[in-house]
Amino acid sequence: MSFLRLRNKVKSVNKAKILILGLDAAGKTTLSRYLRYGEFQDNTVPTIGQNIDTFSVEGWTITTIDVAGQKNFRFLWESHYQGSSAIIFVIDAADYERLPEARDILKRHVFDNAHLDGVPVLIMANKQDLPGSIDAPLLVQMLDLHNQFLGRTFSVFDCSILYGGGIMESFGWLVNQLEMQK
Ligand SMILES: Nc1nc2c(ncn2[C@@H]2O[C@H](COP(=O)(O)OP(=O)(O)OP(=O)(O)O)[C@@H](O)[C@H]2O)c(=O)[nH]1
Ligand SMILES: [Mg+2]
Repeated sequence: MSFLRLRNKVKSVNKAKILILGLDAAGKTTLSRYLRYGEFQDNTVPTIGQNIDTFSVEGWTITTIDVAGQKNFRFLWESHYQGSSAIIFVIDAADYERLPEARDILKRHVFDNAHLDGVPVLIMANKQDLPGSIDAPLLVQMLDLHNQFLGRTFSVFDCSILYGGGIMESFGWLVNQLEMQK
């Protein structure tokens, strides 16, 4: 079943606000558009500010806030933490050089963030279609996630928004987490 069909399958009764974070060029806006239109769209430009969107999936009306990832705009993330039901952290898994930066930002803005205590974190290891991309198990190791983020609820999924791979699985996990929080 396509993501688009899954989205419309059940009438929505629950609401959740989900914040999409990550470094610039990780693929946040591409994800946000995929969720909205059910397909990859190759016309994103670097976000200035944020894009807010709403869609339904498995009985949930989800509002996504896709914020600008560029360093100079990250201060904007601050105003969205409160009231978030989940975080999606998108990583460009093919950009080996920026992995340490992604790890530091994930730690500082998400796992060490008191506003997000107990909030589940979906980490998307995006751009798996590119050669040399790092897969989820290796990413967990390289970012030392299990030790760094002991006690926090998170999961890492391989995905390629370009091909739509891994998005259903990621959202299956996320919706499950939302259900458990009800
Ligand atoms: N090959 C490949 N490219 C992707 C994928 N997902 C996104 N991209 C590309 O990555 C580039 C950056 O994507 P954006 O979605 O604009 O990145 P962003 O995280 O929103 O960046 P900021 O708005 O600056 O924070 C675009 O050229 C996308 O087409 C993917 O799965 N595979
Ligand atoms: Mg963007």
